[in-house]
Amino acid sequence: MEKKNYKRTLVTTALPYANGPVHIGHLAGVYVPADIYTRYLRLKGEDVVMIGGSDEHGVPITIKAQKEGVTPQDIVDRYHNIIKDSMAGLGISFDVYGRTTSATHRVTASEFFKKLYDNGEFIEKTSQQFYDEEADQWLADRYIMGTCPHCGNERAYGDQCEACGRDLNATDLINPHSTITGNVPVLRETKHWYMPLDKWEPRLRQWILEEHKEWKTNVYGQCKSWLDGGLQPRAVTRDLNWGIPVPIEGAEGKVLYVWFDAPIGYISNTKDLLPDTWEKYWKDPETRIIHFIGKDNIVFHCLIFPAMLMAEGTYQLPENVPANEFLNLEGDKISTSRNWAVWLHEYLEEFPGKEDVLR
Ligand code: B3M
Ligand code: ZN
Repeated sequence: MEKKNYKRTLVTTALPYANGPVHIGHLAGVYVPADIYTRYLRLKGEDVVMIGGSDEHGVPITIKAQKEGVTPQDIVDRYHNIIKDSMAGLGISFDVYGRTTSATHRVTASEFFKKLYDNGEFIEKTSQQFYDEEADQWLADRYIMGTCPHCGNERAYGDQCEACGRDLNATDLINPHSTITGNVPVLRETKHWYMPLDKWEPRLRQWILEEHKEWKTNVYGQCKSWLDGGLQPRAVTRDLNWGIPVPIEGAEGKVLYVWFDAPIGYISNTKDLLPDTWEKYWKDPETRIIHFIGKDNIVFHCLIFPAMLMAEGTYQLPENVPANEFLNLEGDKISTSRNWAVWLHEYLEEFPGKEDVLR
């Protein structure tokens, strides 16, 4: 149902957190569908690039490092290589597989933030945020869990409920507790920078609800219900010591929220692949941009990243955001923490030459 005659296609694939290997759920939901689509366009002789990479910042990484008593850098070095090699082993035909700890990405994400800051696109706000006194640490994102105010899921994170998919502000949680000590956190004052998503709501409504009625019903329906519920300003910085430093004065010790920097990783990795021509893949209206993702990433790719792109002003929005539901294994949800998965790197070792059987 596309309206345009596109000259080229940019395919992005969700950047897996480099805190563990990838499993068949990742493959079924994102990488195999994106690979099929990209290979199809290549066969037709079209201009297409497929962008991938590891997501190496954020609390998922620091939690894993703390559990193992190693540094976050050790964790991302280990899993970036495992993921990259196993994807190549299966034949997922990325044109680039980068990482968000790259120098290109640090500069690209910093400059993106700085431009929005300089243009007055952020709200600067001092507020009360959760702190674990025993661990002596701020409780951003997955460091805090509680009950989702929207759907009642008791295991919602500080930034998102994975049951209903909604983005959350940590202070929205009911019965919040620290995932480090289990303690009930205290509130302390801290300053952060917020994207006023409410400001972009009318444009997001028009773009998705009016101009993209052809999107998959799961994607369209979720966006519609969130937009109908009203969008709130959302902090895009965090009190953490792992991430891209907030590139302005008065923000010492703070880093960019991982969901601010990670989607910019698609841009950084395109720059590394095509240093001279990357811009036409992102800024020319004749490029078709498609984000392949899992269902838990819909809010970030359909509302938050597009709002960032609208605020920046020079980028194109995606033509489609195909998000898949999760794959079950023997009727049970695939789970990294319960080790209930078929891991790609193990499959490749055990069944050499049988890559296409898995696909
Ligand atoms: N790393 C979440 C995930 O692995 C996140 C995706 C980022 S895409 C820019 O599901
Ligand atoms: Zn929920």
